[in-house]
Amino acid sequence: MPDGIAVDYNGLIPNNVGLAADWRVRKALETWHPGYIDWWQQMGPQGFQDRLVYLRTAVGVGSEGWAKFGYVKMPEYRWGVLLAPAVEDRKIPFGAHKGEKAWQDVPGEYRAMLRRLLVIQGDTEPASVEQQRHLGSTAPSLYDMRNLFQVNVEEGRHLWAMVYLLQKYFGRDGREEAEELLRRRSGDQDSPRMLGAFNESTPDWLSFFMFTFFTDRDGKMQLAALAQSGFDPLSRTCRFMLTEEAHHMFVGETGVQRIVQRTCQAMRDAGIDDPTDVERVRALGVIDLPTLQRKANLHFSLTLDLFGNEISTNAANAFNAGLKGRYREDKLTDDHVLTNATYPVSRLRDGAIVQEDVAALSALNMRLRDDYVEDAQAGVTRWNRVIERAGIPFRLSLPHVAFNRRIGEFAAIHADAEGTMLTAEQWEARKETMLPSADDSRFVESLMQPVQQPGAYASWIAPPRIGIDNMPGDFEYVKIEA
Ligand code: BYC
Repeated sequence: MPDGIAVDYNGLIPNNVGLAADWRVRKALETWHPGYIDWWQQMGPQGFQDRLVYLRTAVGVGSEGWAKFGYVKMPEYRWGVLLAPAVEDRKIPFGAHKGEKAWQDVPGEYRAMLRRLLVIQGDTEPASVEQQRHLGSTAPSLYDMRNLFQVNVEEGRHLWAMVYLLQKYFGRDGREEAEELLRRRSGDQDSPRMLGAFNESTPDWLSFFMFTFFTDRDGKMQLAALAQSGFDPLSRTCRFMLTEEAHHMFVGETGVQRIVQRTCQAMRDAGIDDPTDVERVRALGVIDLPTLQRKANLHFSLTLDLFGNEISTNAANAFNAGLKGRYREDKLTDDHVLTNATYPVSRLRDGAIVQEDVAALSALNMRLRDDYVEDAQAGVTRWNRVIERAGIPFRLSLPHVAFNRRIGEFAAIHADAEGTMLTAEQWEARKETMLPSADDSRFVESLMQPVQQPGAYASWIAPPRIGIDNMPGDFEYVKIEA
């Protein structure tokens, strides 16, 4: 078998990084493990911890058959350290060290920068589990409940992935960071998670699906950029994480799509053509399309903040250093050094939003954000096909990048979803038409009644087209009876 494909399941921590022979790192991870389990019990999914859940577990890292499905109690899930197979003779693909041999150890001069990237990435993983911890009890079906728990255990594994890198390559500092990752809490006043969107609440299932569609997609983009890293262990780690991440976005995209489908079907059955006739639509026990748009506006804008500032020296430094590349760097055909290149960025100039060419190295956050917007738009277009097929005159859309921002140039202004600037008074007056209102939240919350019979679905969401692991429609994805 090629190097690093076989996964060792004999020890406490499944891995393909040779932990059995790496006494120091194994001890550090085994010492960290009880704290992780405590965190999972306290901050992981509430309830259902002693129930059997039909989960996939990674058992290999090859392109075929990397996962197996089976009933597992969540605290007994085999969280492991898995890296994608090494690429023979890999070179640093970009930046000042382009073409040099990829690093197997941390280059001394970039230690602090790399540590910061690992900690920020690591911090988001447990944060999302914390944000979603109350959702199990209102799941619209056992299928959805299982998908939630699958996402949660894999975010847990992604924390392990970052903790392994910290402990293996950063010694005592890394061990301290690993402890801190278990100490911070989403939304906590004194010790919050590091990035804004990870301190917001995920109060209902619509928010969960929007989060997995929009925010997990930032995860995909950031991981894809880190997968290009010249620090080879990070590259291999992120490549394997991306394999798991695909399912998370599937959960988000199909979740929203099934809501859209159910709403359109109910409107057609009731003979309602006007999507803005919200009261009548809601009376059918489904979520009206304007509310879906407002939820999308919120999650999209919160997620854009995760790309950082428009002009970023941090991003330029990380690229130059060969630590964080661009999305699909290896598929791009420029010089991969970018010292003479420019990139167009939306900026605020004399009170107007304009496109301005800036040094490409400083604009890397924006480049990644633009790639993100394109990727998200493709999903929105697929949702719109469902609405179009139902013949309903409504289309979902992504709001302007200046809308509802807290980080970057546009944090200083108010703009509507089309990017037209508003005064503070205009913003206050129109906010509720663009972002979820208290009334929207109350209505969505009123729909969050648990459905726990195998094969049954809540009124507001259509069943999936196919089951997980091709299971039949009435499959018992979570065994609710202990
Ligand atoms: N909130 O130079 P700038 C995922 C700070 S999601 C708070 O523009 P940079 C997942 C920034 O730290 C992917 N602070 O920043 C999804 C900096 O502070 P310092 C997570 C913010 O570094 C769902 C200062 O402002 N991974 O995996 O270029 C479920 C100057 O800003 C924020 C990553 O993000 C913010 N939103 O860009 C589960 C990858 N934005 O250092 C998981 C790693 C900026 O000057 N992180 N600041 O004190 C990075 O690549 C970059 O750090 C960022 C920010 C893209 C986050």
